[in-house]
Amino acid sequence: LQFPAQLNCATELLDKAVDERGWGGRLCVQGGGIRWTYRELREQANRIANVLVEDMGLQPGNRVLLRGPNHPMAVACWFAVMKAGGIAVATMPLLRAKELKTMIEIAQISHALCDAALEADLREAAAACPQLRSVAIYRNGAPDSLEARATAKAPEFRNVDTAADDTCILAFTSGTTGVPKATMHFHRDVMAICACWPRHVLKASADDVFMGSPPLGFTFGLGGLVLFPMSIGASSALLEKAAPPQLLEGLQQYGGTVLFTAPTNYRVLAQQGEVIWQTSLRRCVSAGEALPAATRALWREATGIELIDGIGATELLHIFISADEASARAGATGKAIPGYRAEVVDEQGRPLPVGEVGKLRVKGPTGCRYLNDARQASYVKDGWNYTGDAYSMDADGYFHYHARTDDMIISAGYNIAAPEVEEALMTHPAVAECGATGVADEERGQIVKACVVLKPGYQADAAMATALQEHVKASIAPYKYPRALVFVDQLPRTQTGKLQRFRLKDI
Ligand code: 3UK
Repeated sequence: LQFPAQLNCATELLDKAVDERGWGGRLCVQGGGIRWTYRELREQANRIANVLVEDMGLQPGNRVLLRGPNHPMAVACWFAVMKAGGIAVATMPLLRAKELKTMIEIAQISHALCDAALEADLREAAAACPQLRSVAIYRNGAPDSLEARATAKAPEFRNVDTAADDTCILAFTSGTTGVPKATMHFHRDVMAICACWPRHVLKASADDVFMGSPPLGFTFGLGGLVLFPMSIGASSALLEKAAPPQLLEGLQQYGGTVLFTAPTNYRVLAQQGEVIWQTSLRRCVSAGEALPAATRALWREATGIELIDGIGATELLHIFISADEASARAGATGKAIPGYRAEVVDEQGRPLPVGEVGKLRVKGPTGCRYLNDARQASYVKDGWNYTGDAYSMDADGYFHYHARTDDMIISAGYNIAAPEVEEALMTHPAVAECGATGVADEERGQIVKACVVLKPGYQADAAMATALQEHVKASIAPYKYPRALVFVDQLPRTQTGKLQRFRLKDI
């Protein structure tokens, strides 16, 4: 991939869509009662950029916190920041004041654009953060709301002539432990992800309607619901709330054809019966967590659609190993997508033979740059990004997920991948969801512990526990069965939908 020295991703994705590609009159983004064409989105972004520069004193390179549920205004704000040469720090809606304060300090945030629905926590954080100089609120209906101020501004804006490798995004990792890390991404990185996975794997078209659950504060959502549809002249329909019931309703209301969500949601949606057949879905993308083979099969039976699995990471901005419907292989995430290389290596960084499990490392047009964080040295070595995942590669170059390296359980000398135990449990008809982890054991070092959520109508008792243990022994190597098994009402998850296995230890 070659990029000119000067590049602004807003010019490429938004202004050129209107001025050079003739998409000005096409629908671009809708949601919350708004329907904007590419031209209307550009005009709104221009007006907001004028507010940022003229009223809020934004200078290129300043960091702008973006906060709100998925909504067209959030998209306009993101492009306004790009246009003005700022750095967008989009936050997850569920974050509280304390976490926002940490992020404001780490990322040295000076400005914020915030949806009224999530104002309270931001105000609380702002009160404790003097460096946050200027805050504007939208959708509060006030005379000085961001929209009202924007309306008073010119609809034109001259985009800042940023360098291709100026930072434009600071994305915080969804880190399950430790202090959050901010990853820096450049204007050219935004264009690079648009040129790779959507073109080679997703292969959507301009009449597609993109929908999904990930917040725009998660790069999975930013790419899938904003950047990718806009790079091909398609549209997206944004949902403020996107748990399975709202997703289903949204798909029906907007006629969504491309869906981005996490494996657990596919599992729940697949169980909705007939209605899921009647949606206009054409392509369905699963990422964020390993996709169990059972869920892939369930979705195919429920919809006739083969899921597109893809592993991405905040550190790499988006997906780097994936497979399209035609080449999908049950149990494998896919192959390194064109532009990226991937390898499975041992502790010393030596490539392992086919079939052996080791550390996944990847290299490509995007990569990890932590902001002021010593953990950079453990994520990137010799130009390779070590994602923290245990994978094996088969003879055809397909990568098979085993576990996060910290979710490998070592019991009596055996290596057991927690997700493999979960997959086995999930094939039992009584199991709705489950999680496995290793807990300390005097005799074996560690034993496998499973936490199980049962489907309605099943009895959580000792007989059920034994039945589940026997089921695992009959499905995979018997030494992998969960010697400890507890029933729970729900599993601990991150805001990006990932199972927090370390929290299962204390349940
Ligand atoms: C895990 C997967 C198996 C894996 C993300 C798509 O998830 C995203 O970014 P995060 O920084 O987490 C990265 C880690 O999540 N993972 C993600 N997808 C898969 N494991 N199969 C998968 N398909 O441990 C990885 O290292 O939150 C996903 C696009 C953008 C993203 N940021």
